[in-house]
Amino acid sequence: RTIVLATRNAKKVPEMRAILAEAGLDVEVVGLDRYPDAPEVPETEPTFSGNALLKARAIARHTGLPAVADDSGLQVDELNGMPGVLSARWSGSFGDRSGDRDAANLRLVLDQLADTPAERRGARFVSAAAIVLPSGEERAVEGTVAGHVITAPRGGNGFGYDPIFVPDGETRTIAELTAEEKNAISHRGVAFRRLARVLRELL
Ligand code: ITT
Repeated sequence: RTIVLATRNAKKVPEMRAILAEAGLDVEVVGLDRYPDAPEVPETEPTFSGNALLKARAIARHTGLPAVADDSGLQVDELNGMPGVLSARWSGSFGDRSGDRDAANLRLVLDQLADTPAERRGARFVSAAAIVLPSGEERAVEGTVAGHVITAPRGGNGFGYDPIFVPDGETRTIAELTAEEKNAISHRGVAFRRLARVLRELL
């Protein structure tokens, strides 16, 4: 069977692919590059799972195939859980998926925490993973990874807020981990391993 990954974030695609492949699912995973006319979906829901379902529904409808989507972000304790579902557009750059967007977003979080001491810099990454079947059947699951925000970016791997986030039990930022190390502990790793179990039942 074929499933479509409903994301336009080129950095998420290999993560989602690798985690699903490792889960040993017998499926062919295709990206949205096969569907240049796929609709752009505004993320209007207040929750990660709500937005992941919006993206997966639109792509399942467009392609007639089972669609899998991720909605994710960083929740910072000191910012009352923000940027949260607003993580992709925290510095105001709508629709922009470049490294410039990521750099501006993480810079803003660092500036907002400039006066926050180490013991109050707790945060977590959250990923909601959704599957929508052409029949209309749908499920969403979540994964999180807890850690803290450091004061200056480190590392060149990964994407987004990875250079400023150190997971609990680590001294390195996620951007200093290999792709395999990241997938083993990340919010998306946890969520997509859960989703793989659901997919095994549904498909
Ligand atoms: P799609 O909606 O097309 O999947 P997107 O990049 O806009 O792509 P989201 O709306 O889910 O995805 O926004 C996720 C935001 O959270 C974005 O700012 C990411 O940089 C950040 N983020 C998500 N996962 C991350 C990770 O593993 N490491 C660092 N930052 C992450």
